[in-house]
Amino acid sequence: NMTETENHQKRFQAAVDVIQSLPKKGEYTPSYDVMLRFYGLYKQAMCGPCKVAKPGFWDPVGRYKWDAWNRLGEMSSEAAMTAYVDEMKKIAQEVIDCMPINEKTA
Ligand code: ST9
Repeated sequence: NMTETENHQKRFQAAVDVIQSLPKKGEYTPSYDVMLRFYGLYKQAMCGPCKVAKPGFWDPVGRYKWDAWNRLGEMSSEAAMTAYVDEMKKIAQEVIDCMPINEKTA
């Protein structure tokens, strides 16, 4: 279904844009685990399954990123887009739940 695919892509692009426009530092600090989940799903959605060589010993960050992407195996681009959007909804809800009551009702 073409329209459904387009909707997946639009929602994914919107989520990507939001994350790219967040300030580097703010109230909320994502864990490495969260960042790597977004990273892996982003690469899977944009580039497909990981076929590049694993970075070497001297690039530990590169290896963590590679692992996050590689572990998604043959997941389809569409499934990765959906999971990315779902992940963002989950984090956004967590951020909302952690807001002090007085800010929430302001
Ligand atoms: C705050 C405000 O406190 C209140 C919080 C509201 C929370 C709303 C809930 C939404 C969820 C937020 C979760 C954040 C998690 C962040 C994960 C980031 C991975 N997605 O172009 P380059 C890859 S805000 C995934 O050089 P940029 C790209 O492929 C305070 N991956 O860098 C490349 O890898 P490779 C917290 C992406 O453009 C690598 O990243 N603020 C995305 O300078 C670098 O790309 C934050 O957490 C993407 N959308 O930076 C800031 N785009 O080379 C979050 C690119 O291997 N944002 N990549 O291909 C950022 O850190 C950056 O904008 C960036 C891109 C890393 C995503």
